[in-house]
Amino acid sequence: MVGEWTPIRFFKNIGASFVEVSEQLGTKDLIGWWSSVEAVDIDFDGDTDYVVGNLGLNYKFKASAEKPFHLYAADFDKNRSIHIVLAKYDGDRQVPVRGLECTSEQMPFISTKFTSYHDFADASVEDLIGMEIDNAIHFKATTFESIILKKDGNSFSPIALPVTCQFAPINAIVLIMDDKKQLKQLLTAGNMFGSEPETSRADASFGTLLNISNTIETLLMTQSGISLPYDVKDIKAIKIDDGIGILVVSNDDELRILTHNRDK
Ligand SMILES: [Ca+2]
Ligand SMILES: [Ca+2]
Ligand SMILES: [Ca+2]
Repeated sequence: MVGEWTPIRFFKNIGASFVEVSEQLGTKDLIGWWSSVEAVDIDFDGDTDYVVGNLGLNYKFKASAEKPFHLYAADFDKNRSIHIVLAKYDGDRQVPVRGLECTSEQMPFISTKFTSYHDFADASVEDLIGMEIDNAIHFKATTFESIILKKDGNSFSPIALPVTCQFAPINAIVLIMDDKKQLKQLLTAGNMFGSEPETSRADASFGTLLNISNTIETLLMTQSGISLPYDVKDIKAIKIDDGIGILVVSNDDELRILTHNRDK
């Protein structure tokens, strides 16, 4: 199971219920804005690996295990409306991501607390929301990289997907199999056109087609014929006559069907 602000979570079926086994499998600390997952034996060694789509490495927000990206939410001014504060690192200090103008529009008390842009620029998150930080709802992300989760023995280790797959969030992962049902190609696509006003939308992905054999080869758009610069939310492989096609759904857009050329 994957989601926003969550680890990649594994649950084991024990009769009538499930128990979480993410810690044993090594994925408890892989916390991201995950948006898609597909099971596949990517290295052809007989066990199941996973391809997992995340926010990507091309967004305004960055995250690492050492310097996670944080979110705090609480009613900081006690007027019965919840506010969100996003935080990143400046050295070892957590500082607000959003500027004085956006922040004080959402939380008017900020404009009386900080009377100049200079004061606000020097403020840490604790300066901003004070002791309330301890009681706030707190989420963090430790990675925005889209990955292959490779099974090694009894646990999983993350391996980065190629750089073209990191250009935008991956919302769709499609496995393209050959006649013997063996993996031949992998298609990833996504983007995220919705964002807060001062953040530009994630629209750098045209979709990426990868050839999977002993190595992972990224195809150029001119080789793959894939051009999906849309707000792609999901893709399914479908049957067209006796060939393979893909059905692409995107926000504010028409349904699209592409056919796969088997000979290439
Ligand atoms: Ca495998
Ligand atoms: Ca409030
Ligand atoms: Ca393996």
